[in-house]
Amino acid sequence: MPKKANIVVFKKKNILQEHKKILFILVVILLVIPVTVFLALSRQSFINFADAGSTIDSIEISPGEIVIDLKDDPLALSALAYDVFKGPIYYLDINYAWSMSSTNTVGTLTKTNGEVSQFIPLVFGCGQLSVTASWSEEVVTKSIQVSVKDGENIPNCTGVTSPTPMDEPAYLEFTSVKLHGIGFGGDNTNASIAGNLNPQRNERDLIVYLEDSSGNSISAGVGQVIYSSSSGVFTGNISLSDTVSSGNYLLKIKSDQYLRKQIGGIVSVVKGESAKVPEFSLITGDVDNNNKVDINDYNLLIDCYSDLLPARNCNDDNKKLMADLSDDGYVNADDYNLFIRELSVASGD
Ligand SMILES: [Ca+2]
Ligand SMILES: [Ca+2]
Repeated sequence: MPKKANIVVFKKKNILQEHKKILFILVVILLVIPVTVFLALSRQSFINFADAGSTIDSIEISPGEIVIDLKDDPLALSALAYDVFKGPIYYLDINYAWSMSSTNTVGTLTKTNGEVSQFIPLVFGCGQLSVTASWSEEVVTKSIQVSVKDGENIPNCTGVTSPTPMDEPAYLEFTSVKLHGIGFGGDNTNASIAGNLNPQRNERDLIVYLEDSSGNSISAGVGQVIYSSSSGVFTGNISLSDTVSSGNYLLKIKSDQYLRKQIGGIVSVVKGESAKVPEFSLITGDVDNNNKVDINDYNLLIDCYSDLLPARNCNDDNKKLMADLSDDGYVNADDYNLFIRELSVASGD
């Protein structure tokens, strides 16, 4: 009989051990699920966030202003980039570059890379210290004022204007600008039709407009593109104004006689670097240059039209130049026909 009882106890133990295993597995599952879900969600939001293209919103430099005596020890500095939600960006490998304004030598930095540096005062006066935070193609710069005093002598740095950023301006690389009616620029009815292969003006001014994410449009630069008789298109590099900040923009181009055109896609402008502009073509016929092709342009063209008879009203050389859409020195059936072909698009972007 005792033998039987023993067997029962042994079985009970076995069941308990089984239950312990199940309980342990349940506890592990309960712990793992929320952690996995949290990681998956945070990774997803991070990816969406990074894809949005505006990771670095601002930089803070500590201290926010430097007031130091020539006799003082080096001053510890730190920089930190913040995202659009005003949260510090610890989760990315941000590159921090430190620099002093090149127009003065009030001090020097012990390090020019990394989150921390030290400022060593050298000369009495005012200066500017900048930190540029960059990640991927994003670049954000912040500057703070530096005052180096000498005992009782305190420099008056109030109103010292921020120097312009030290970076070289960005420039746009135009690899193929097709002007309708010129070379192989095509026209509105046929993108590959040949126009005047020997234009009189081999250089054309392009006005560059950039529009930021808030819809602010700025005239960002003017420059020339040059005609290539072999390719029949215009090419060239145009520097942007040094007031243009690094960032992503919509790009619009205007040239005399041509309607303004918005170029497809986003152009990423980085100080000191070039941005390649994809091939585009411009529509001609804007004789009065008001970014529309309409009856007024037609009337100006007809004023200067001259085939067998002299032009009816074209004593102004500039008027004739603008009416000569094919750029061959004459305003005649070539220009008239080109104008009619272009009419399907009446106003520029
Ligand atoms: Ca017009
Ligand atoms: Ca002509």
